[in-house]
Amino acid sequence: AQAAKPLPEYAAWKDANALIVHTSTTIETKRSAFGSSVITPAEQLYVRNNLPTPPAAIVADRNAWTVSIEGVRNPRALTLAELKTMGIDTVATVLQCSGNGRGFFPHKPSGTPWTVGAAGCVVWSGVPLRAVVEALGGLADPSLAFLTGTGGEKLPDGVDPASVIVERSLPIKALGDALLAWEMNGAPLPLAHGGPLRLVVPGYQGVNNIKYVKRVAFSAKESGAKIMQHGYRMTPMGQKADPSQASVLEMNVKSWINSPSPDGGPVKAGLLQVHGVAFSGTSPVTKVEISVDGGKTWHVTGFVGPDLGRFAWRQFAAQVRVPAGTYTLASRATDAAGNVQPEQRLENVSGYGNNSWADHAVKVTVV
Ligand code: MSS
Repeated sequence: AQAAKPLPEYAAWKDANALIVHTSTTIETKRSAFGSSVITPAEQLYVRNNLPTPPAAIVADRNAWTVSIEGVRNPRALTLAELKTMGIDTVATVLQCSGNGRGFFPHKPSGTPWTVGAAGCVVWSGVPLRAVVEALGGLADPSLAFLTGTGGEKLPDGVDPASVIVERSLPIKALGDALLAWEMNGAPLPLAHGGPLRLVVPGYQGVNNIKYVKRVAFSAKESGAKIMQHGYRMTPMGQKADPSQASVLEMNVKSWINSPSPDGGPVKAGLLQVHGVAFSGTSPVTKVEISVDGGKTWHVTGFVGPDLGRFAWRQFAAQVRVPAGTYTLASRATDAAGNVQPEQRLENVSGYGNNSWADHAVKVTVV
């Protein structure tokens, strides 16, 4: 076995035992570390950076950070101090990388082979973006179709900025729930997760939640950045990424079992305590079923713990009596819109959006 890689400097405060360090910019939560509470502690939350993390200097004077707001009647740059006077809201969301579950794709897509741990459920506090837009006179034109967020990383010299900048455009309806957040889990937003300021878009795949956000623009067209035009597209197998393919936007309905964990070894016959998490995109999750026979039969199971709203995940728990043998445990979630977690993943070149219950099933040996 390879020696575990150390945590990179900007994430040195995290809990190394709970994490798998894939690279200095991709760090995954261990399935066995999720525990049985609803909130993912910052110390255990995954990290995914498309560019090197900005220097810690950007969180030295948080209130001085500025974000420019464009596409409103009175466009201007606002400091974080000003934003803090424009309204406050708190929302719990699942933050999940669109490539979570990529490790289960048999064609081994390029990119991090995450299994379940490029996800967490966290609480954000900040100002509703709607309130900021209203304070600046409203949208410049009511027909503007996109909300674009731009990351504040310093771009490498000598390359076309559009080829590396982290900039994502979302359908304007995302404005309804979007937040400019400066706190996560009750503490100032860590640099690793986008401090001093992050655009949080509840219900949307991780990549759309722009860290160290420098610019928010309302526009008629999508960003021309590569990460928007060619990156994060649901590219059919055998094809090249292109802007006509679906972009990675709202999350899909998904659940998985965290315990028993696939790497936990044999368990004792008798009562087996099963628990996991279930969520969807913008529709609340309404039902979870579990199976102990690889999906032949299903039993509705109960949610436990607090309901933190439609963007958070729900914990589920069940006790099943199991004699010695081998079992394939699976969970299957349904949301209020009637979407049911499918058995099969949707094959795509980059391995995005894997919500297959079969891929997330856990084999256990009971002795
Ligand atoms: N932002 C920025 N600015 N930059 C980068 O790189 N990334 C993405 C998001 N945002 C970025 C951003 C991704 S891609 C993800 S997932 C997320 O973020 C993560 O988060 P955290 O906090 O966990 O690290 Mo995939 O879809």
